[in-house]
Amino acid sequence: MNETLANLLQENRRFAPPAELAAQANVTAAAYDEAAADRLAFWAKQAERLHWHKTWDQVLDWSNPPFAKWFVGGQLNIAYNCLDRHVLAGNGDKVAIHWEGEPGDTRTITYADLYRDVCRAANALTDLGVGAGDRVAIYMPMIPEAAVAMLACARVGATHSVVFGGFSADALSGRIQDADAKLVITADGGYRRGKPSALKPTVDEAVERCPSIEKVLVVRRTGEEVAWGDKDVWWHDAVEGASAEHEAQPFDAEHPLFILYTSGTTAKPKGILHTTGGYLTQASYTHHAVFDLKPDTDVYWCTADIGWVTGHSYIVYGPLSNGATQIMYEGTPDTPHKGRLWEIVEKYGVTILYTAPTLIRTMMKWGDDIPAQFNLSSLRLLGSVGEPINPEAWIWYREQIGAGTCPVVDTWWQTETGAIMISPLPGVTESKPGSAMRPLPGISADVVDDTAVSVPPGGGGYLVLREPWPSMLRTVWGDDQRFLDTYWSRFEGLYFAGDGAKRDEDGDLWLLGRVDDVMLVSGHNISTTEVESALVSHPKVAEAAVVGATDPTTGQAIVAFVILRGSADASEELVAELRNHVARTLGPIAKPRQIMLVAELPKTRSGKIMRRLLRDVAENRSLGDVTTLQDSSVMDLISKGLQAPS
Ligand code: 6R9
Repeated sequence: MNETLANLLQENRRFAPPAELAAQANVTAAAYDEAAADRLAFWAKQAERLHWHKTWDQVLDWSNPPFAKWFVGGQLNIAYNCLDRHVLAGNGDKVAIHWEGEPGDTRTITYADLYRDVCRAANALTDLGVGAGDRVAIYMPMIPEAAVAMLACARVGATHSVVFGGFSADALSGRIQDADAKLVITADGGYRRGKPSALKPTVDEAVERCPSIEKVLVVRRTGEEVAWGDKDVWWHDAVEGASAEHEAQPFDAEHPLFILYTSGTTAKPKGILHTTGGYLTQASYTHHAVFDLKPDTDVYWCTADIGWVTGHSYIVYGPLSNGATQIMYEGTPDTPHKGRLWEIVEKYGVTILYTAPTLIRTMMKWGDDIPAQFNLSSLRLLGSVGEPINPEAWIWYREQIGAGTCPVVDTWWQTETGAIMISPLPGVTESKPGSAMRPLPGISADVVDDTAVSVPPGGGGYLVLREPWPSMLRTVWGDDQRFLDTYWSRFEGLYFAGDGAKRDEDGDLWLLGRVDDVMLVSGHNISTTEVESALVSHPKVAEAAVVGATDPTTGQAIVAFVILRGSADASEELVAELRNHVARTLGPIAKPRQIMLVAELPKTRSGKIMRRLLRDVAENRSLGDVTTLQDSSVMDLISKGLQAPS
């Protein structure tokens, strides 16, 4: 790309923090000044929110960049921080997890319960020969044992690699082999879309190809019949019979905590490595700061799956280190009905909700009348993560879910960053719909042009991080060179995030999606996100995905795939109206050549739109690799729709 991203969209709405929230906010504007004055002292202060068995000698060792060491010489135990210290402080009876199974079964788990379960599981891991430095694969449904398994690994110093329960045997075995894991923790299955969905057969198939696996520890969840081999051990035999006494040993701040694989478009997944002290410091601090968590009164709910980094940092480590009471839900949002999430919010009085734009846009598509049937008045703060949130989806979220009063925090971060990097602070920031606003205190993000020069207000370019941060990835597991090549070679001395961004006239940041998704139309760089946001700002549109398709006259032409809101009817007039609407909103250069009305969009299993596949459709190519696609029938539907005369 030889030109920076265009800067098309204007958004003038502003939302100040509610006065009451601002008056009692966990973090005030002073945090920015403090961090600006002395970044390392700021992070050292946040690290002091944790319990250290031994304090550190040096906050940051950056003598061999980009290989960082944080809190050098310090020692801690992550599980101790998430459990023991709350129980020791007299909060054992406090609910840690309100778990809701998809079929409607529930469990209420206090901190004392979770502490006991994790101690037992830690003893069971030791009995199975798993100890500090070993790798454990976790392939689980969204049941409390998934969190117990992660914490038990952390407690004994084993490095976990959680693999999303929807991935195939190929994906699972590839990840097990790459990490050379000794143990897999899984379940017979979980419930999805109203029925049991088996996991154990996939594990059996994967383990056949993984000689490193010595044992498979299996939780009974669905009770369905499973094949049983020599390596298999029931969780209820190994864990429930184990001693509930377990003393947490301290580990070095740089001890490897987890590996989490991110799938690139075609290349082999990268095992992103996170370590202990810096990771927990930033996961814990950002959860406290961005969600303004009041552990005694809030009921927090992050709807992510623990198979993604959001589940690691904002279901397990951030919330539990802060002593939160949270919801964990096993199933899909439309089982048994499309109001399931709102029913859960009402039932438990959820105060803080953290979810993804894909879910918000799905809810928009299903219609406003669904959330309107539930009492959502307990909510006081809403968060978004995973993709750029279109301004109109942001507004819908605030209005229809947040009663027009809840602040919305749009949080930008990545598996690689480990924790939130760019976000409003709910008690401080006057936010703008669709903008992640400013780097958090202690974080230095910037937008640069092709030559690594910082762009002025109004400019666009590449998002970079200028200084190391505590929860940064330490390397790509087993492949330092790939770590250097992927993140540190595009711009000398800067971390390249792979996302496009613009800085507005006030200096606030707008994330524009992956740089691979930028279109070049008649010599202008146009971001897919901005055209999608223009489409979603039309009252009849719920969701849109935009790609650049090769075009003989303009180089690339804009092709849009649009899902209408529940009540809207498809017609040629509507398509013409939508094309004109984009031209009016962004300028004639951004007018789509073609708009396809579709029923679904291809998404990754974590809910991100796969524009690459739509580009294949728009350019009449056969489809590339679809293995990370959530629902492969979607592409058939879209290809059929293309032949229809819309
Ligand atoms: C946490 C997570 C990372 C990529 C990232 C970016 C996109 C995430 C975003 C966002 C715009 C936000 N992304 N949050 N884009 N605004 N608030 O999603 O991690 O799965 O590794 O994805 O997601 O493109 O680079 P991960």
